[in-house]
Amino acid sequence: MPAAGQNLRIDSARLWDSLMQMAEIGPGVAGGNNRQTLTDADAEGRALFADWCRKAGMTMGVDRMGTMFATRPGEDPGALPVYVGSHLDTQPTGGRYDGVLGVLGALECVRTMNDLGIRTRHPIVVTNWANEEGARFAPAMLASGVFAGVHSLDYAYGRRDPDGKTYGDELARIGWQGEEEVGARKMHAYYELHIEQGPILEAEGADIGVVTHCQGLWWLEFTLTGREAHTGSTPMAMRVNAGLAMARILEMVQEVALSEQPDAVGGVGQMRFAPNSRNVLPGQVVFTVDIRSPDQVKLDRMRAAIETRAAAICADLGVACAVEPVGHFDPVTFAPELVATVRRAADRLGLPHRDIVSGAGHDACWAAKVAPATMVMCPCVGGLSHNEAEEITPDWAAKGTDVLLHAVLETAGVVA
Ligand code: HGY
Ligand code: MN
Ligand code: MN
Repeated sequence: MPAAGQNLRIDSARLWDSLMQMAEIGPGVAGGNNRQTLTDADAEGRALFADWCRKAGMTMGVDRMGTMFATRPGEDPGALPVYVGSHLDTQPTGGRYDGVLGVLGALECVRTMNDLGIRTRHPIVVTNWANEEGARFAPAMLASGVFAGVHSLDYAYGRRDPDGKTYGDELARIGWQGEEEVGARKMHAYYELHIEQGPILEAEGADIGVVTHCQGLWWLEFTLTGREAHTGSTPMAMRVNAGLAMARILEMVQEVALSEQPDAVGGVGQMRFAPNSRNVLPGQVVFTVDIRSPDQVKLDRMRAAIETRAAAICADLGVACAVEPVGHFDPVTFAPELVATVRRAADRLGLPHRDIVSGAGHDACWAAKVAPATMVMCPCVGGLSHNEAEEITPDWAAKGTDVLLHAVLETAGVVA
């Protein structure tokens, strides 16, 4: 006897078709996407998403950070909405599914409700958070951070990209600066479907990740100041070598992260040399150290060790060292009642699942500060993400979205 609602499934072909259509906007150079936040490609993706939401009978609201909220009405006008979403912006060499599956999976849930004439007590709001990636404008999850009261709107508007353009100017330029006060909306609950971006689910043959927690993060921006000098004629003993200091700090970060195993990571993805000329020793090196752990004590211990040892490395080389945190959130515990709802949905659908801690940060981490929130994860091939070769299967996408649909309907309350 199938469990009640076991046959309630989304339209897998329609979901996959929407994912592929969105993937055509802001193409990368190797089959993925470069649809960075507040670029013309982002604007094009936003317009396509808005058109799909309109065709699904939803009304669109946009807040002053450019986050998009598409509402499907509920039967109880006084009931707070269930928000379901993720992000459409990508890394410069991003995949086609990171964030996008969560937004278009949420849209597919609404499309399925429309097909079946399902009415819910609580409204449903499909959400596209602006600037989740933080690749162009640090920090990551900037718009959801303003929504949760972690960042001020002025701080966010003043964030600059590597070309010096501000978030506020770029948002106005692409025409997506909404009127709504950021954070004025109140949520009954928040769900986010996301690819795992790690290898665990695929390796264990689990179709669904029941996300109980998300690890915490620090982004520490180091500015090292040495002395520009000729790489050929400057004797080794006379060098004030900021590049060498950076190299020793990167090695030390690796060592500190490995010393805190398991459940600790550390590395550097972005650095800038100035003047960045092959025969000039760098006068300045700027780079961001990204450290993470689900364990608050480990996370803070890594930060302290890295900052202390970096200062000693620089002092030894006569290099000036400045550190500025440019991103941070503590480890997150998602709402147990929503986590249990996701687990029940996976069981009802007969899908193999396992509890998991999210390695990557998500807008759900900030949503959890203002409402009960949780996530649903599906596997990705080889655990690869933030790489244009990121891949999932239509089957994984559909199963993750089926679980999302069941969980959202349980929380929103089916009226008919
Ligand atoms: O950095 C992160 O974890 C996310 O991809 N923004
Ligand atoms: Mn993401
Ligand atoms: Mn990402």
